[in-house]
Parts: sequence; structure tokens; C-alpha cells
Amino acid sequence: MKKDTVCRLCSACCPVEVTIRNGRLTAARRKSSLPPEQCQPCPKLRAAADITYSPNRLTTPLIRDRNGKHNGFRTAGWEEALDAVATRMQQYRQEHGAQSVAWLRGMAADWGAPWDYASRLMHAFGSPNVIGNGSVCHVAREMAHAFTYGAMTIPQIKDAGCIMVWGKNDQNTCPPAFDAILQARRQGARLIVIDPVRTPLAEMADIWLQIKPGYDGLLAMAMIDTIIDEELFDRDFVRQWCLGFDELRRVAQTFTAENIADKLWLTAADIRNTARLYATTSPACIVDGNGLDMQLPVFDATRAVCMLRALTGNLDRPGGDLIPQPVPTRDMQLKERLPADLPPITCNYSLFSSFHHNWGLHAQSSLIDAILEERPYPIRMLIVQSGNPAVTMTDTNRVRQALQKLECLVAIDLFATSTTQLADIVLPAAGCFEKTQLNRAALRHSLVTLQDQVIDCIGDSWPDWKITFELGRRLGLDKEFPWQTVEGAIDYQLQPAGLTTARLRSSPSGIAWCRVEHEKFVSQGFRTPSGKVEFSSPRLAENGYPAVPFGHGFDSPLSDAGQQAAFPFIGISGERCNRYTHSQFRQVPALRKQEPEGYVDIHPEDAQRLAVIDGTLLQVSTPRGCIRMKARISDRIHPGSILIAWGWGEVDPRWSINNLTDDTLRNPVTATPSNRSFMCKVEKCQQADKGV
Ligand SMILES: Nc1nc2c(c(=O)[nH]1)N[C@H]1C(S)=C(S)[C@@H](COP(=O)(O)OP(=O)(O)OC[C@H]3O[C@@H](n4cnc5c(=O)[nH]c(N)nc54)[C@H](O)[C@@H]3O)O[C@H]1N2
Ligand SMILES: Nc1nc2c(c(=O)[nH]1)N[C@H]1C(S)=C(S)[C@@H](COP(=O)(O)OP(=O)(O)OC[C@H]3O[C@@H](n4cnc5c(=O)[nH]c(N)nc54)[C@H](O)[C@@H]3O)O[C@H]1N2
Ligand code: SF4
Ligand SMILES: [Mo]
Repeated sequence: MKKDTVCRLCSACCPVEVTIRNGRLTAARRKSSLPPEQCQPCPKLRAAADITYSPNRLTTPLIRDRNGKHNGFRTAGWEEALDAVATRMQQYRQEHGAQSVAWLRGMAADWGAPWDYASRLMHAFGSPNVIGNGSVCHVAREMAHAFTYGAMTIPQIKDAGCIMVWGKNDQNTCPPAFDAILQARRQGARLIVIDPVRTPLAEMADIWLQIKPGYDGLLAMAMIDTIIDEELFDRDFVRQWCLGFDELRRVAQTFTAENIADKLWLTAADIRNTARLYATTSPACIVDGNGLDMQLPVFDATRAVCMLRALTGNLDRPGGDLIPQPVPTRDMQLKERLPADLPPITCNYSLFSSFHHNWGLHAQSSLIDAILEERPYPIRMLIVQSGNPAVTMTDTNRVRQALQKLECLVAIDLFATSTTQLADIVLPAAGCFEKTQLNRAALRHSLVTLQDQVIDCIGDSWPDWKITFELGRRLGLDKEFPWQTVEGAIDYQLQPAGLTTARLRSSPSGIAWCRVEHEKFVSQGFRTPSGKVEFSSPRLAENGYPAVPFGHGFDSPLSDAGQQAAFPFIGISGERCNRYTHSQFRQVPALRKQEPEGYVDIHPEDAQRLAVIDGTLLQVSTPRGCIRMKARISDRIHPGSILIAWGWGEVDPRWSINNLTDDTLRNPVTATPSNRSFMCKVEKCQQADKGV
């Protein structure tokens, strides 16, 4: 039997067709606009059955018990485990206030309705502290889009004449977008790639700019300057729809291609030619990605990139960058229940916490400040849902110290992880094929697709929605969680759009709730305070931030930049590979066989200087800590930089890149640390330590 659903093994949220035999998932195929032989394969999806039926899945709730048989845990029933969680939550609320309990959502929840349900539960309980990981993921970038023209745009790749890919590697992270790039290339679209790493996409490009890691903001400003200086901008659009052109021009003039090319490891001609190709090929879209995120200047760098779209008149035009038409939904969050005078722990980043109603709180580092330094007040109990902060959060040592300091840690996950190992109570979650949920990605724009349950839950695992609803009811929130099925909750949420679960089920390709329109600004303006594209933002100026990107100058984006002699290499946190999602799936033999370990890529010139060969065990260190990994000689990076494989800390703590990252320097608006690019030292390991 074939069934349609949406895959959530990573956040690409691909529509898929699943084959079921005797109630078991046996295969899954990604639906694509391209013929099967032309579309990008996904090893994770191919291993969907191995992941789903992995013997390592958590199948029953666990409660910490030193004498327990399961790694310091004993098994428990759901009644006991949920009662224990509810009792502890109520105890902390009574003794220290509801705000002393926080909920941390990882990536796997971010695109699903569990987001709304967790917020609903916590807000009704009385705590504002539901924290996501958007300060390192795309939410900081989303805020930059929103502050420039009101919403995060969607590149119209298939219809573009020029595609500029800026720090995104869709081949591995979003195959449907990669299919679209290939299709556009066949139709003759020009391709620009801005990436410090020579990816397969960079090899395909008309222009590849091998930018110095973290310096994207300077490049964008120099491109703005070129486009203005050479009068390549869309005069009519700028005159009618943009605020602060003269201020932008003045600031951009301080970053001319000739002035800054050296700092970027580029030439002025590289920069000017790229700006010319982008500005003179119409329509053009920009695919921006996580290469801009996790950088100290992420907010202004992304704002500058956004301004390129507006300067060239590509906003909301076919083949350019579409302003999305979000699906109207009922607000599930119950924020109004929170006392007005109760600040969230992210209160130092209030613009970031409030720029988008649904995104909520994303200054992730604030959670660690609150636990360790009790700023602005202590967090005592934490519920982690679908995240592995012990590996994925900045400065692992500090994070682990915080998790250990907690009086109570609850983890909701599919697998035992470095985080569940520190927990007091572990709740087993059902995987993406075992549950029905509304994907947030599906609500962002017109086409709504249902992630539908296609097989039974494994063991005694429960879907996240059920865990949240049942916990809510145990906290006395029966009225807030009246639904016995997820369908009831989805129908309630989708009512304003006139959609139901039943209708979505009968339309597996999705339902367009409205017609896609372009140039909506002509009748509606932009969703900014001025109704225009804000090259200069009065709102930011009022809050003490530069109104124009880098209006207060450009500081080094790299942590420990002041100690170049001791830490001379630029470490790059490597791109996501297509077999794994962050710290996940290394325990699945089918995937691990294909890619057994991660490497530190080092340029041949640096390798020669350090007498390093393929397979030499390297120690990479920063003032926070070190990692040990084998070297791989590679000229896909620039001399002076190393590329460190991401996500291996779950296999061995010595492979954990966040041992190196710094959480003291942060973007003042979005709390983003420099997880992606940092200064570090590289040495050969002296001992006969073979690593793992
Ligand atoms: N240095 C450095 N740091 C980074 C990054 C980097 O590239 N470099 N990337 C950053 C980014 S962009 C992100 S998004 C974060 C990711 O950070 P995390 O969200 O912590 O990443 P994962 O390792 O994917 O952890 C997800 C966990 O959820 C579990 N899970 C999967 N599906 C479900 C489900 O349906 N329900 C529940 N309850 N659990 C589920 C998985 O088993 C896994 O343990 O890391 C960030 N940190
Ligand atoms: N297979 C798989 N897919 C995933 C995930 C996964 O873990 N595995 N995670 C999901 C999540 S949560 C996210 S956030 C997305 C992220 O998806 P992407 O945005 O594609 O992120 P990455 O692959 O980490 O990095 C993108 C590119 O940025 C480049 N880059 C690195 N440093 C810089 C820089 O300083 N400047 C520029 N311009 N580029 C730079 C990298 O070399 C890489 O080619 O992927 C999602 N999809
Ligand atoms: S890229 Fe692969 S793993 Fe990620 S959602 Fe799509 S099919 Fe699933
Ligand atoms: Mo992410």
C-alpha cells in the first residue's frame, strides 16, 4: 500500500510517498517535479525504515534510578512518568514561580505544531520561557528580512534568470530546492555561489566567490555600493518603495569593493563583476542560508543581502523573491494569559523575542545564562523536546554544566542521546511517520500539506502532541487541551483558513488556500512600520542599533580575533551532510557504513607546513576546549582555514565542534554567537591517541 505524508527526518519537509507492507514502512520516495533519475537522492529517506525500526529507539518512559537496569534509569509507565513531570512543575511553580520552569525546543520540533502546543501549555501554566534555537538557525535571518521588508521572502528559483546562492547548500539540506536550481540552470539561468567552500554547486556556478568566513556583510555592502555607484539599481522601485536610500548610499560608500576586497580574500573585480551579473540579469533571486546564520554579524549582514533584492527591484516579482502569503490560522499560544510584568529570560533581546508573533523566544543562550548565572532569574526545571543541546548548543562545557545544575531535567526524544543521559525523566517520542501534525513550513505560504501518520507508533512511544496534551490535562488544563485526537486540534487551528484535516488528507499534494499573487506591495505596501522597504530603520535606531547595516562600522566576525598569534586558523563549522541531521542517525548502521566518521579538512599548503597527511590525528583548540579528529587534505577550502565536520559530538565528545565555540560574544540584537566561524589552533596530536 502507498501512503502520502511529509518527511521530517530533517527540516526540508519534503512531500513523500511511503510504501507500507503488513503495517510496516518498507520504503519511501520523495515526490519531485523532476523525473526520478534527475532528482537528488536522499540517503536519510532511503534509510527511513532503518531509522524508524532501529533497535536503539526509546520505547518506554524512563525515570532516573541509580540501580535501574537501563544506564541509570528504570522503566516506567506513562501515568507515572507524566504524573512525575506534572508534580515537579507544580512544585517549582509553588516554590519559585512558574517562570522557574522552561521548555527548550530543538530543531525537530521547530517546523511542527508541537511548537504551538508547547507554548500553549507553558503559557497557560504561567511561564513565558519556551525557547527555540532560532538565534543559531534561521530566525535571526528571518528577523533581518522582516525588518527590511516585512517578511522572509521565498526565492522563485524555477523562474529566475539569475540565482545567487549565499551560504546555502541545498544539495544536502533541501533537495527540492536543489532540483529547482538544476531545472533553472537547464533553462539557462545564471548561477552565483558565495561560499568559503568549493561545494559541488560552487563548481557548477558562473561565479563562485570564495569569501573569507564570516565576512558576508562586508561583501553585501560592497555589492550595494557597486550597484549604486554604477547606477544599476531600479530607480522607480527605489524612489517609490524604499526608505533611507541616501543613508544607505553613504554607509555603503565606506565599503567600496576596492577598499575591502583584501579583507574578504577576494579582488575588487570579483566583487564588482558579481554585483553586475546579479543586478543586470532579470529576474534574479537570492537563496540565503545557514552560512549567514551562526555568525556574529548575522543581522546586519542579512539585512544588507535583503537590500540587494530591493535595490534591484526583484522583490515580490516573478522569478525574484516572493513575499509569502501565510495561511491564516488560529493563535494557539495563549500568550495573553501571561502576567504583563513577567519578563522572559530572553528579556535582553526583546526585539528578537517580539518581531514575529509565532516565532516566540529564540535567544537560546539566555537559557544557559539563566541556569548558571541566574540572570535575570534562575531556571530550575527544564523540559527539552526534540533537541540535543548537550551537543548542539554553543560552548558545550558551559551547556553541560548548566544541564547538570538543573534540579530537574526532562527530555522528550526518539533515541537516547547525550542530553537524555543527563535527564531525570525521559519520555519516548514517536517518529515523523508515526504521527499526524501540521508542519509550520506548510503554513508559511499558500500550499498546505499534511504530515500524516502512516504507521503505528513504535513500542510505547507517543506523538509529541499527545505527550503535551496529556501533560496539560495533568496540570489541570483540560479546557485548554480539550482534544482527544490531533485532528481536533488541527481543525481548530486551521479554521480561519477554512481547511480541515479531512480535506488535507484527501488532497495529498496540498491545498492552495489562495492564489499566489505578485507585487502585493502596490496595493498593500510592505509590512514594516513605514509600509516601505527600510534601508534605514527608525525602529532600530530608536533601540540604539545602527539604522543602516554596519552604520556603526564592521567588527571582526570571528571569536578570539584579538589572539591571532595563538589561534591563527579560521575554523569553519562544516556544512550539513546529506546522511545525517545534526547529531542524529549515527547509530543507524545503513548510514554509518556510508560515512563512518567526520574529518577536519585542511588545505594542502597548510598541511605541508604542519607536516600533516591524510589521516593524521589533529587537535584543534580554542580557549574553551579542544577536539581531536583525523585530517583530510582538501583544496576545497582556502589556506588559513579548516573545515570541521558537524554533528559528530554524539558519537564521541572529542569530536564535538561545540567544545570550541564561544558564547560570550553575541550579536546584540539576536544573541547569535560565532558557532560557524572562529579562530583556532591546529596541532598534530603527540600521543599515540588514535581518537575513537
Ligand atoms: N557549531 C555548530 N552548532 C550548531 C550548528 C552548526 O552547524 N554548528 N547548527 C545549529 C542549528 S541550525 C540547529 S537547527 C541546531 C540543531 O540542534 P538540535 O535541535 O539539538 O539538533 P539535533 O541533533 O537534530 O537534535 C534533535 C533531537 O530530536 C530528536 N527527535 C527527532 N524527531 C523527533 C520528534 O519528532 N519528536 C521528538 N520529541 N524528538 C525528535 C532526535 O532524536 C534528536 O535527539 O544546532 C545548532 N548548533
Ligand atoms: N541533511 C541535512 N539537512 C538539513 C539539516 C541537517 O542537519 N542535515 N539541518 C536542517 C537545518 S536545522 C538547517 S538550519 C538547514 C541549513 O541548511 P544550509 O543553509 O544549506 O546550511 P549548511 O549546509 O550548514 O551551510 C550552507 C553553506 O554555507 C557555507 N558557509 C559556511 N560558512 C560560510 C560563510 O561564512 N559565508 C558563506 N557565505 N557561506 C558559508 C557552507 O560551506 C555551506 O555550503 O538544513 C536543514 N536540512
Ligand atoms: S531531505 Fe530527505 S530527510 Fe530531509 S525531509 Fe527531505 S526526504 Fe526527508
Ligand atoms: Mo537549523
